[in-house]
Amino acid sequence: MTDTRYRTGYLAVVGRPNVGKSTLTNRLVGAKVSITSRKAQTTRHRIHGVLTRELAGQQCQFIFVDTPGFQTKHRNALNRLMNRSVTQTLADVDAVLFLVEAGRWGSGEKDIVGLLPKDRPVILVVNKIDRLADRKELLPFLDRVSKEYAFADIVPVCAERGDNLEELLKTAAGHLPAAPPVFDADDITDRSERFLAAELLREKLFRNLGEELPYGMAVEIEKFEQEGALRRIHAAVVVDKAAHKAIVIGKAGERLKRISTDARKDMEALFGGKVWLETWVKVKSGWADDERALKSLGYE
Ligand SMILES: Nc1nc2c(ncn2[C@@H]2O[C@H](COP(=O)(O)OP(=O)(O)OP(=O)(O)O)[C@@H](O)[C@H]2O)c(=O)[nH]1
Ligand SMILES: [Mg+2]
Repeated sequence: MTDTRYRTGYLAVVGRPNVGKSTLTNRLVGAKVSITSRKAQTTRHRIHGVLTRELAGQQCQFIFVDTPGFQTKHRNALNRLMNRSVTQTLADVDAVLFLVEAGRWGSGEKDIVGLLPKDRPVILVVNKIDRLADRKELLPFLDRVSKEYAFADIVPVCAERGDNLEELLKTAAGHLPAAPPVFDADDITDRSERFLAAELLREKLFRNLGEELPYGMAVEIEKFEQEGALRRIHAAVVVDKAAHKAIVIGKAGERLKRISTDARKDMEALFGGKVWLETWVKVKSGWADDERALKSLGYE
């Protein structure tokens, strides 16, 4: 029998690379379950961010499915896997949050419209409204995009500051089916600490390195042990080319040290305990276009 006290649903968070999908997911969940950066294609895996709370007297469980940015630029095995993960997610969810940047509707958005499931509600989330030079630009933009698809709703937000997210949750709650919760009330993600540790380290690499490097980079957790409240983590940074190794390590190892310290602090905040983190760099040429190497790095 269905538990009518609860509404529970999966909501895909989709959009072009870099529109703020992971920032929004984290804001809604209230913790950093998905990494973010200024660079496109930060997210490579499908990640569930879970929020359980009461809204207008109704118990709700939102399961946000953060996805990699959908794109068609670089064609390799990793991108094919990432795009596939977006289309599979769209096939499985109860509703869709389609994120765009305020003032921007281009070929990337049109491509995604072609993927939207016609039989489920799609909420258009217009993000980064703080970036508009003039607030007066918002209404004409909302009017224009409303003609592009039969959106169930359109909600402008600023994910970074958390503006209008309560409104977005209220709108989304209206599309959750009556169903018992899937996760415990205090769960925030479906991902393991091991996975989250690798992601947090990857985020610091993305944020600390130049434009060319991050794409050909991955993180492998070689050991994850817990002794009481202490977690001991051994991580390898996998790079594509031998020349990249020196760049990651930096002069006298200072860059890798800074990256590791930043990652350790985030891990301690997320896990709520001390972390001892050891990192090193290894070279695996061509991993991003090698299906077997991708599998060993945890890509589905
Ligand atoms: N000004 C502004 N910046 C934002 C907002 N939301 C996100 N950002 C920034 O946009 C950049 C991309 O954010 P992400 O959350 O990583 O974007 P994403 O869509 O998950 O990107 P991919 O995973 O690469 O597809 C980051 O630098 C964020 O800080 C917003 O509301 N306003
Ligand atoms: Mg992302």
